[in-house]
Amino acid sequence: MIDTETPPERAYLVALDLPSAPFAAADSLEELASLVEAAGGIVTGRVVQNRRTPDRNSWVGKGKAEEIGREVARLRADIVVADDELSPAQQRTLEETTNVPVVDRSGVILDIFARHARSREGRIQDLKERLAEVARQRERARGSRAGEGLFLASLAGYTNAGKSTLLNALANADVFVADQPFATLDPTTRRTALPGGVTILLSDTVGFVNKLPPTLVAAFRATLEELADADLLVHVAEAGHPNLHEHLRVVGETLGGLGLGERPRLLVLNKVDLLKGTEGAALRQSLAAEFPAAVFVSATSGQGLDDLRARLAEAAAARWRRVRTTLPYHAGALVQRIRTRGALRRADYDETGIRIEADVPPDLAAEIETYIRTS
Ligand SMILES: Nc1nc2c(ncn2[C@@H]2O[C@H](COP(=O)(O)OP(=O)(O)OP(=O)(O)O)[C@@H](O)[C@H]2O)c(=O)[nH]1
Ligand SMILES: [Mg+2]
Repeated sequence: MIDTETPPERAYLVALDLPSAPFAAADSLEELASLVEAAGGIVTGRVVQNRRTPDRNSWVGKGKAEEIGREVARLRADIVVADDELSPAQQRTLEETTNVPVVDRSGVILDIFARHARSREGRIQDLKERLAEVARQRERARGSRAGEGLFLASLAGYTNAGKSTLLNALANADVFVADQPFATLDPTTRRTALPGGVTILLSDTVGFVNKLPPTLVAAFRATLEELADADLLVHVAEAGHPNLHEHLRVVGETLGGLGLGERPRLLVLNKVDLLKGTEGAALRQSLAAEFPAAVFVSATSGQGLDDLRARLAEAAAARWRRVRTTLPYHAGALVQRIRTRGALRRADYDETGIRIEADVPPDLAAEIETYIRTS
């Protein structure tokens, strides 16, 4: 929407309140406002129109469109932002009635991506090119990881839930964190040591948002493929967000749309430090009753992180196998790899060799077996 050189655009936001809408229109507009701000715009006004269905010509209806035109002139807005995807005819009608350009939610989201990519690269780069580069990097990362066979847990969730903050806290990483939607553009993967000597890979991904248009989901597919490789999806959500349930539903549906509905999942309710006082305690209690398997954490205060680490270690170890065997002394390098890749419970050096007991990932277990057979 905006160039850093020019003054920010003044946006007038419009949403329809339809009986079928999953979010309350005012909440959806609030979210649209934060998207517009992340794209560098300023919100000068907003309006919700109740309708049973969108108007085919003008989306909001003719009378409302004229009223919006008057408000836009009074507030000196530069642009109208519609909370839904518009047909070309609806967009044209609204532009003719309001005399300013009209963009929709998808346009704003694409703007944020282009803008973030731009600030990161220090130059304007075609978004498609950018996403293609992400896909190439990922392919390389995937190649080296396949050789390692490590357990991969991918952080997924609604935008701004705290995924990157959590990755930083768990993996001592230095991923960009911001209180704005779509702070993360491309996936980052880090090696993380967990209790019991388990090492896993933890990856951060692009956040989801309500009404992410299908065309955009297709564009994100490359960046979201990180999720397709995951052994465990760690669904991060903001515990105290007034739209928590809507967020959970949007994420669930988006994951389903990516064919990941059946993938093992762990729900992490983040930002529990914000649940304060008796009200906060009551909310936490009701969430614990509603989601008995969820882990409550605060990525910023560190509360609950040990719990989460233990749960991740457990998930990783569930896939592992216990091996008890004696390896020859010249297999020292293998023992070293068991130490870094698995959990070496004991290693006794005696005259027959190195007697080990370890929990290891399946591929390493297979390797240990061939070693014994051929040695
Ligand atoms: N109070 C509080 N704030 C948190 C916590 N975790 C993250 N935040 C804040 O929430 C905002 C978003 O955090 P990010 O880690 O960028 O969120 P994200 O899920 O990676 O967001 P996107 O990459 O935009 O999808 C930042 O301002 C963080 O400082 C937490 O446990 N408590
Ligand atoms: Mg992020």
